[in-house]
Amino acid sequence: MERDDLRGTWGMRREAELGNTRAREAIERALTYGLPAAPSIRDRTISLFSRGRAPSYAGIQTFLSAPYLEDANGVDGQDVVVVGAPLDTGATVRPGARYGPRGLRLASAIPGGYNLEAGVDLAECLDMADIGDIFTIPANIEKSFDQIDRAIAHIFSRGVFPLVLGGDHSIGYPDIRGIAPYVDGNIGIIHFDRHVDTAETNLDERMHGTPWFHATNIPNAPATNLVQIGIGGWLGTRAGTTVCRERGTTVVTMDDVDRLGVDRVAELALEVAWKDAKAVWLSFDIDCVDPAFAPGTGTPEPGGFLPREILRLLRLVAREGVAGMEVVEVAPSYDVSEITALLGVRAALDVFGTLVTEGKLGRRPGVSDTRPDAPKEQGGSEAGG
Ligand SMILES: [Mn+2]
Repeated sequence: MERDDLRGTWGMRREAELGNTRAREAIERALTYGLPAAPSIRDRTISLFSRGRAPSYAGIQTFLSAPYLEDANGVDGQDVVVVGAPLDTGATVRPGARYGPRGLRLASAIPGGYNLEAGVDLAECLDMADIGDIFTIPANIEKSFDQIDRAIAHIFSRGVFPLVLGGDHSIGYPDIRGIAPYVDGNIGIIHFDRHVDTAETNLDERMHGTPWFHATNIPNAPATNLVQIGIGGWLGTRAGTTVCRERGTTVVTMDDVDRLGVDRVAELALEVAWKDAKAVWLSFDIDCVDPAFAPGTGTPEPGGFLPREILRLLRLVAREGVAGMEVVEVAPSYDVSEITALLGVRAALDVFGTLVTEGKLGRRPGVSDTRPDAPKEQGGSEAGG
């Protein structure tokens, strides 16, 4: 094999096109706010107080060290706003996903945002802010839904991609309820999970096994545009299966994935979700991944995806664009060495990488920064650092 055939060769070439405008802005900001470092420190880009992205073990953690949007009125023109929905009132067993946003943010400090395979540096290509968490009401799931619905609408109605950090899967319903009024047409839902989550109620309430029953009651979120991938095991409910059959949901089991392969499943998912739809929502339940790799979750089900399979599948289904994404059911207290939270972060990053590469979100590498206040690039040679 020629080295030119390697994806790595492509990635190395692409790296030269990424630019470093925002990295330089971040250093300037860190030095202004964080003050100059002690004289013994030779690297004068290091500040006295840690500000922004560096170092990864320090600082007050937002998602991927994005700026904290303390003033929620400031949702305006970003590519992505990250928002936590700390709710586990919908968990039927093993609560703890209310700490999901915290766990995901902590784990998100580890990756730097650059990926050779994707040829993307998210710090340069995406304008991202972290708006913090929605004020949920643990004693009342319906009031929590009202808060989540309104918060997601606040972000989405301003044309900004919401990345929602759950929270148990009950938040899927208010997430769709929040975006539905602002989509001029039907919404498709690509749902990764071991469980269908289509029952009308769990334990007499709208808990985490029920979001898609209620979401697909919304007129422009029809069940025929809902595709559920990775389903199987012994934790699902018969009530949910009945609803899937009656409403014409597309259910892809893990056995289907084994037989058809990841690439064919991605094609099928895109066909179903995008059929006469204007937008697609991506719902990622971490329990679709085998508990050997994602133990930190409420309802683990052996026999799920391998990390490499699910990451490829996420990249493939993101190619056509996604209007928003939720990462749900990460429960840090059952996690081991943060592996579940890391994988949840990775899922979002791989989707972002694809959206950027495909020109669906942010700034494509090689295209210059067109923001009016962007500093001029001083040649590409220093991008190799
Ligand atoms: Mn699940």
